[in-house]
Amino acid sequence: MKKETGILVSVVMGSDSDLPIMKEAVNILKEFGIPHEVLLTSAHRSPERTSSFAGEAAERGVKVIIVGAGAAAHLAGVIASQTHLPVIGVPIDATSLGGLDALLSTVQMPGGIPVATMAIGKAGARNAAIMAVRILALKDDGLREKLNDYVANMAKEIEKKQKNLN
Ligand code: RP5
Repeated sequence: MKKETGILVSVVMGSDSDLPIMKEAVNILKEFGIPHEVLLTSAHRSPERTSSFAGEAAERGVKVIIVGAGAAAHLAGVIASQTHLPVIGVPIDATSLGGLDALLSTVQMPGGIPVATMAIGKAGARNAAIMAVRILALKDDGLREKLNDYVANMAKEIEKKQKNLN
């Protein structure tokens, strides 16, 4: 059995070329003070590393896995098939198909193995982290308060922008 690490969210990506997008998720996790890790592994280029990560994540204490991948994006699905943890997928625009390839590869999972698939790109990465925070907040009142503040701040920002328009 692998030792507990205190890490609650794993942010996994298929290539370092995904990092500029996946940083959006990492930044949100930092903002909420969520212990997290950032890992590189590929469903196709490093299948054994992917399997060991997925097989050990739960026993290491990880609660939610966020996965970003582009092109024939099988990483989230392959990880979801080897863990019972919630897996949130972020399709990345990495090819001339503009991310539609990754979206369909991530979202079209067969019944029984879910991947909670977000929007393509930065908004998807950001939402993946917020979704992870929402899941963790189910059992954490402090986190729930931070989420309420986050939402309230977004509303204030809109009002500020409105004033700037006038
Ligand atoms: C996917 O292939 C990765 O997630 C990345 O989005 C895409 C291209 O990878 P690189 O060729 O830039 O390493 O597996």
